[in-house]
Parts: sequence; C-alpha cells; structure tokens
Amino acid sequence: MLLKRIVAITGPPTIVAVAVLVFDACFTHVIFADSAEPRAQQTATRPYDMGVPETIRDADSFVPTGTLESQLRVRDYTVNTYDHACVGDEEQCGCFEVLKGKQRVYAVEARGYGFDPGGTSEGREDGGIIPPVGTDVTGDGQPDAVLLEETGGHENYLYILQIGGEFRPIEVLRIWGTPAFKDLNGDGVLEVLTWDETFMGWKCCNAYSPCPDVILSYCSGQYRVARDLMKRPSPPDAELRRKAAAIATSQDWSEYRGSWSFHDMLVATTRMDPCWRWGYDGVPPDLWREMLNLIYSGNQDKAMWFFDQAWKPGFRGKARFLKYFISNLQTSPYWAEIEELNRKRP
Ligand SMILES: [Ca+2]
Repeated sequence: MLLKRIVAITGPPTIVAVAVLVFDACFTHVIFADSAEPRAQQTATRPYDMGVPETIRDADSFVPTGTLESQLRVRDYTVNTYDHACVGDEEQCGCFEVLKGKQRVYAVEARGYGFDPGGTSEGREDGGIIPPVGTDVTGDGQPDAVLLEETGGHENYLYILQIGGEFRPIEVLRIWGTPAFKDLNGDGVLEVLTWDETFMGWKCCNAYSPCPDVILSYCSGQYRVARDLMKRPSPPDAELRRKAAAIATSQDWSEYRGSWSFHDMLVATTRMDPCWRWGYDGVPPDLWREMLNLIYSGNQDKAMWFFDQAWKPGFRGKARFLKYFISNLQTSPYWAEIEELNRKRP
C-alpha cells in the first residue's frame, strides 16, 4: 500500500488503513455481485461521470441557434450540430439536438467550443477518433451517437447517447483530449482509450509530463476503469533495474542552490532544450513516468521499489517528493479505481 510506504518513510503510523474488498460484477477476476449499488455512491468513486449534463434544456422549448454545421441521420433519428461564433465574453459557442422523427428528444448547449459528432471527420490531431453516429458502441445491438464537446482546455466532454428503439442518454464522461474507441477484448463492446493528465505540468513542463493510459469499459450501464484490461504483469526486475540505474545516474538531477548554477545554465543552453528536461525540484520526470506506468498497470509495490532504486543516492527531498507524488496521484479522477486495481486479493 502506498500509505504504508509513506508512513515507513515519514515516521510512525498514525492512520490505520482498512482494506475493504469491493466485489464487482464487471470484471471476471472477482466474485459477482448485484449492481444495485446506489448511483450516487458509484459516482463518488467515478468523478469523471458527469451524469446528465446540467446544460440540458427542456427539449420542447429549446430553440437551436447558430449555423447548422452537421446533420447526421440514422433510421428515424437526426443529430444536428450548430455552430455560433463566440463573441466577447460569451462562453457558449454551439449546441446540438437529437430529433426522433420530428420530435426533439435531446438538446444541449456547449460549455466550450461546440460539438463534434462521430462520422464527420477522419481521426483527429491527437490520435483519437469518435465512432460514426449510428455505431453500436455499447454492444447491446442498439445504435448509439457519440459527440465530443471541446471546451478549449485540456478537458472535454464525451456524450454517449442511445438512438435505438428508445432514446436514452447513456453517460457524459469528462475526459482529456479525444479518446479512441476499440474493442480490445472481442466482446462486441467498444472500450474507450484515454489517458490521465493529473500529472500534466507537475514539477516539470507539459512536454515532459507523463500521462498514463487509461481504458474505460462499459458495464452494468456505465463506463468504468477497465481494471481487467489495464492489469499487466510488471516488466522483469532486470529491465526495471536497468531503467532505475539510468535515472539514478542521470545528469538531469539538478540541485537547486538558491539560484541556478553556472552548470545548470550551461546544461540547459548546450542542450538547446526549450523545455527543462529535469523537474522543477531537480528530479528527472522519467522517475515518476515509470512509477505511474507501474501503478496504472496494477504494480504499485514495484513502483515503490523502483522509486527507491531510481532515486539518486544522497539527493535531498526524497520523502517530501514521495509525499507530494502520492497527494497528486490521489487527485486523479481515476484514483479510486486505480487504487482498487492495485489492491491485493486473497
Ligand atoms: Ca448500443
């Protein structure tokens, strides 16, 4: 456990962590349980689940504004997206509506730059792709519509709506960038391949910030971290030792001495590096990149072992660094499920 580890480094234990086994119907390696757990409780562990968006309007009284940007028809459904220019401080720059026959069944106004429905573009700059409107993404035989709402920041919103015999908003997910959709385990349900930007800009510039991969899968009516697909064996110890030694002996450790030393400036200049390679605490980002890769594949113990191996002997601030690393990790929207991924089972 991370908690035990940090206690071991920082002093005597003051908190006793009690591991509670949560049985889950979505993953094959645990005992099956009823999915009747209250929705609010499930959402608390899944802060990326936006539920039904607050921006939904009464569909009957909704009047779309702006220019019709795309119109996609699947059976008796029509998905229209509208674009209208953001002027001044105006924050809402688009909207979309879903019609069943002539009746409007859903309408949403943008919080950011508008909506991008699947099927209107091939792939995207960041490598993601939204499946065409009408694709059955949830594997229940009913067509779905997926729209990406771009906010202009790193965070986007992903609308997943069922447009089958019955219209049903399935979920709105808060995600970073554009995800990819892929059936990774051949069960006919598309997984959502995304990443975690909790460590973006943490102790180093964005370009060197590690963003571990995250897979979400649809199960029991909602998207959840696919622990069974993210779990992987740890790389062999010999390989981790090699990586750890390379980090521990790297020239990127940079002791801050109240001002940048001539050596630091020389290194930065000679590398012509527009972005510091080392972290702002003088710790190379490769250290926590590897730790995150291990934790996000269910190998937390190995991550802690790696941390010990890769920390430059004698370099100050080791316990403090680990404390802040863990605090930041716990702010991840996926943390509760990543923690569960790392929990040992009898
Ligand atoms: Ca479906």
